[in-house]
Amino acid sequence: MKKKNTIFALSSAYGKAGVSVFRISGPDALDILKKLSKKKKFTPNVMQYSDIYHPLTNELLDSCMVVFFKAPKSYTGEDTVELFTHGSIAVIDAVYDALSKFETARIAEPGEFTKRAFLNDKLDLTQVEAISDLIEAETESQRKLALNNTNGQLSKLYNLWRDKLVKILAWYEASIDFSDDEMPINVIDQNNKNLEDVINEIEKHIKTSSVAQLIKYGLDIAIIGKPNVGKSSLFNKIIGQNKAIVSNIAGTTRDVIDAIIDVDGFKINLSDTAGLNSKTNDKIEKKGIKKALEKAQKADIKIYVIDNLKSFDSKQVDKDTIVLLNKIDKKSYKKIPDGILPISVKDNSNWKKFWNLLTFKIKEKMEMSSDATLTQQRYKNTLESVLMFLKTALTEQEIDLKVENLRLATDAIGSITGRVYFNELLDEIFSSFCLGK
Ligand SMILES: Nc1nc2c(ncn2[C@@H]2O[C@H](COP(=O)(O)OP(=O)(O)O)[C@@H](O)[C@H]2O)c(=O)[nH]1
Ligand SMILES: [Mg+2]
Repeated sequence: MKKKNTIFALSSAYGKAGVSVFRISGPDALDILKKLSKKKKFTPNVMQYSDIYHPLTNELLDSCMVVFFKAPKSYTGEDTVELFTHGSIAVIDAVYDALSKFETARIAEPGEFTKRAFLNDKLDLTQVEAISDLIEAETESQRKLALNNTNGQLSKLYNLWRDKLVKILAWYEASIDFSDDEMPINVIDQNNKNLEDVINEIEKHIKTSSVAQLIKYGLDIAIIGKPNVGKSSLFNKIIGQNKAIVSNIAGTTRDVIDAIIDVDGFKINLSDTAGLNSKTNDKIEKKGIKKALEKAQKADIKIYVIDNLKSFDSKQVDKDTIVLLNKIDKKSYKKIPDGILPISVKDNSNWKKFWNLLTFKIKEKMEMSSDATLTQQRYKNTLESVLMFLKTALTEQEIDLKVENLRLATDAIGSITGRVYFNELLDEIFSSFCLGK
């Protein structure tokens, strides 16, 4: 039996659409295209119109656009063909059936095109993972974050550190083989200093991961306050839907209600909570209050709502809290202390001011540095062990142990970009991809 080394898959979503895209990659891609189209010659990188036929029945499948990319100038680094067919379920099924009739071809596994790109040195692992993030991105900030890393910014940084460590390692190794008077003066001091610099840079870089986590998983905002102040009304107004029940009966909201929203391109997890009613004897309400307090504690930003100044509790306020004095349509105030924004959810008073304040606080938290940002938990875990090895190498007096720890650190950094890699790690990364990528 022939080896099925050429892979194919639908690269666009399955269903009705303007166009559907098939990708075929591997040594027989061009041959398959020739057989499908009954044409003999294809100029690489030039898209052309062509009918395609079923290889066994000769039946016309579709009239489409086709393009051939010659290895290594393709996404996978192999010969690749792309077919742009009409976006119809019947056409997709027919083309799948036709492709499956070629002896040397098989359906690609999820992520297999990208895996081949990696194995052919077209991409390193940080770029692969950034592409996966880009496909998953739903907000503008997630798109920017992922795109920053698809061009290899992160790998450049990690490779730079790796190269520095290899140099430091080389000097330490040299000092084992040579006597002190053969070595340039101060070389060990300089080496230690260089090592300290790398440690500082890695520590600084790890700090950028918290912003990346917020962008990827969303910023948590909790609305808190006493019962009946208008928390659920505010929640509904922000999300633009009547998701939380609004009523003048205290204790209506008992559980935490969540919604995911996009504010100025940032993903926000907004929570409405049960009113903080210290007097209640209701068991379920008490549970809800406990949950509300937990939510508030974990939230990145809190919106604390009151409906009169007397009940204001400064213990609820920290630098990440917005305090709203609601229902000013009902009651007027002579003087309102600084830091409390009067609004009316009902008649929109000061809504714009509140929105500006909220978006300002969100942007403050999400501020991205222009440097490469640490986006994956895998990188963070690895860099933390790299730091441990480097710190041991720095403080260790025994030169052999210094060298050993530096080697471990160098290998660990290499595993981030895939310079040193393990099969399980690769399988894990590529299996999260969708089919056709
Ligand atoms: N007059 C006035 N009533 C409001 C305003 N916001 C909410 N309410 C009313 O206050 C009551 C309690 O609102 P709700 O959102 O359920 O408060 P929660 O218990 O804090 O969630 C309801 O009857 C709302 O219609 C407002 O800005 N002005
Ligand atoms: Mg409520």
